[in-house]
Amino acid sequence: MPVAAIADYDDNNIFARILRGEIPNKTVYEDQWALAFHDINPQAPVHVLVIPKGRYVSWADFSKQASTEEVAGFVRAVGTVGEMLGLEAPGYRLLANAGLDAHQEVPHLHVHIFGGRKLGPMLV
Ligand code: DGP
Repeated sequence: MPVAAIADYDDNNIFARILRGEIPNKTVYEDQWALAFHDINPQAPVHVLVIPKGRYVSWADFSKQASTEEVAGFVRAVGTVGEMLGLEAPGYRLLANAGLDAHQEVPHLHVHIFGGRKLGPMLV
């Protein structure tokens, strides 16, 4: 087991604090596996973050340590939120910044959902 990755998780990161209810958030959806809430600094008319409830920094952590049920629950939550927000028909974009080169600012795994307008071409 990659225990080091678990030890690296910072329990005081912003999303951990949101999960513990220490920082308010505008919740869109919540179930046993995931929480979805509006981004504090929206980059599109709809900009929602979906985070797993478990302690994961990276996709490597998540893919190795999360149970199959947990992975499925998180993926299902992302799909549910896109649909709930009415984005299924017009379309939306999922984005996950992973690590330093991608400017992952919050060290708790998260997926951005962007929508509510016609989006530009994907930037890298
Ligand atoms: P990333 O660069 O992928 O790690 O994006 C982190 C996002 O988290 C960024 O779009 C801003 C958002 N964010 C940071 N702090 C807070 C917060 O306290 N509340 C909410 N709702 N969003 C936050």
